[in-house]
Amino acid sequence: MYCRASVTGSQAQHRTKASAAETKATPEKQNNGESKSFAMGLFRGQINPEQVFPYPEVMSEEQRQNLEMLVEPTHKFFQVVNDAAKNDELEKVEEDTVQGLREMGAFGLQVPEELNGLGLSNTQYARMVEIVGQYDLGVGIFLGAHQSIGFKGILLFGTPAQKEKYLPTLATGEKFAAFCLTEPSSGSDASSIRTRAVLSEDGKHYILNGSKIWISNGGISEIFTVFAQTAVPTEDGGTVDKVSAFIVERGFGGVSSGPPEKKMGIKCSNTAEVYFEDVKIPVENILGEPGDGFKVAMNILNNGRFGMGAALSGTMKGLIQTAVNHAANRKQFGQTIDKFGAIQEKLARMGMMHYVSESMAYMICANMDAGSKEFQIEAAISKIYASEAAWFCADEAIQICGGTGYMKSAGMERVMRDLRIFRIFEGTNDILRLFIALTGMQNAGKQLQGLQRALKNPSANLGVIMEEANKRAKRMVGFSSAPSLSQHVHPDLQGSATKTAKAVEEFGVSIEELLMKYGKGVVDQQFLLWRVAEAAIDIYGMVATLSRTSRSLSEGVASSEYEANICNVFCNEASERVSGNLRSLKSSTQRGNYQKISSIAQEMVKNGEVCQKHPLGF
Ligand code: MYA
Repeated sequence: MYCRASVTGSQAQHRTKASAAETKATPEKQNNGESKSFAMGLFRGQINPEQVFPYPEVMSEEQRQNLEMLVEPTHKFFQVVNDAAKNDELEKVEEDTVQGLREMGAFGLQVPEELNGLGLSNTQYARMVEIVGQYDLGVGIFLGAHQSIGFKGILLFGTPAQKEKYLPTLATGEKFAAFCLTEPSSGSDASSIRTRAVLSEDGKHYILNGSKIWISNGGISEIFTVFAQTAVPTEDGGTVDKVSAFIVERGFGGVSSGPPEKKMGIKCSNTAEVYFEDVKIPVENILGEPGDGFKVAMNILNNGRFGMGAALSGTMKGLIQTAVNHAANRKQFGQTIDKFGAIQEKLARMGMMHYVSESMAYMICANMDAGSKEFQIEAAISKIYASEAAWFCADEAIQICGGTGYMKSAGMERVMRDLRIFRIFEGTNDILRLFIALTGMQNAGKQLQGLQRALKNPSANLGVIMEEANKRAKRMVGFSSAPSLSQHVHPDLQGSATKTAKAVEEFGVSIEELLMKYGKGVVDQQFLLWRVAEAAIDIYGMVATLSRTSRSLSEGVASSEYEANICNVFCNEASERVSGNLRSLKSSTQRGNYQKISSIAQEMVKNGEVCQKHPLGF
């Protein structure tokens, strides 16, 4: 039975907060050493409910009140002071607007108050960037490149001295920061960077040489988080090249930057090349330990990705407002076009995707605030889903508005240009799909190895073996061994809960089959990995919506029926997609198709273009 069905709104709220506090107190891993991340469990066909049910709420009353005080003035600022169209036209943010942002504290949202920041939690930060994303993604990248990645490393990994030295002037926006990872020959393959830092003979400095490209805020920053190869001592007395992270000041000398890049969108944000020529970095400016730079970079990126989900939820909200307003007022064939099914489907799909994106983003930041350290798969899912959903919304909003939507004055072509980069940067959606599938499978693989080890000593591991044997025996005779979701989900959503539980079970079985079949070779099966990631994204979306809608239904919020409709439609459709993707992993027809697809692409590459003869013969 659904345990919260009968509690009143305030009781439910109380309980949710209590369980959030419990979450905070418990360590990241369960007693048996297994991860508590929902996504990690998913790859073993398990439902780890702790981070997803009930929908997490971690803000204290004081945090909520503080946030509420910030929301209205931020909307006002973006409606009255900031001019997104002008920023786009000028390809910069004017100084009085920048000054306004400084006065609002927008450059140091998560910096502790004692270091001049606003000291916001991840959830509070998400709400603020959601507003920025609603009005101006270019300004969002200016602010985000500064604090979500530019100085995030100092916040996460800095020593107290590094924090005290750098954060106060960064938080006020007196100085700007940038994150320098990408190089001409190193984009998605981030660990292949060539920029190098060599320790000086006296051991007091690193000498940095190299260049970075497409650096957001690269031309306007004073402080850079730079990743470079360094020689790290090995146990046998030799050295090995490993990436280290450094805090670099433009003032060190030898740092220069190129002109602002001409871009498709987010034009008011600065993007430039940054060059380092014999830059003397004091050894105390290393961030983390020597050789830990790759993990520092990945953690900064993981940590910032939920912000994209939140910002893009805001963008979708803005687009949906425009589309709904047009559809409700535009008359054709004697009635407003919102009465037509074709338009209704577009609007509803935009609304559903927005709901899923928003539910994921706020679930992740709440987990982060509750102390979770393992959210990298969920954050990647949220970034992929939100960036594709926002693109869909921009396209459909323009379609609904027709010719009006295509005009520059409608403002949507700018949003569309701004949005395009979100599927490319902070990890392309393609590389993140592989990351999701491989990280999850690596974890599941370790678990399988654990089971194999247990089988070698059955008497000592009887419990584990019996549980596993039971599950498998049930499956063999056609019974579901699906983990149940019913106790976590509102009664009105039980149908969707059953579909989700079944999807989780089928997913776990498919992953095990893939691991058995391909072993480590699965890393080369990108056609399959893509479909695994697609299924994982859909399942996380189902769980996030089920959880949030259950909360709304139990609290009796006014929109609960609307939300339940969204949840049920999304779960119905997503479960079909999951089944399709998982079926395709085993289908011989699909395998044949993948071979043919690979051959088509290779033929095209060999030919330098499409290969067929023109229908007219010339
Ligand atoms: S900044 C540039 C962004 N660049 C990237 O994102 C690079 C993408 N590439 C990668 O992420 C990695 O190279 C990949 C792995 C994933 C391909 N978390 O052998 P490996 C561990 C934790 O798999 P590789 C930009 O765009 C892994 O477990 N750990 O590595 C600016 C392993 O550990 P171990 C991770 O094959 C945009 C080890 O590392 C992760 O070389 C401006 C090696 O792994 C991970 N993610 O590559 C945005 N990945 O050794 C502005 C790997 O222990 C911000 N590992 O087994 C705006 C934000 C919000 C805006 C607000 C707006 C309003």
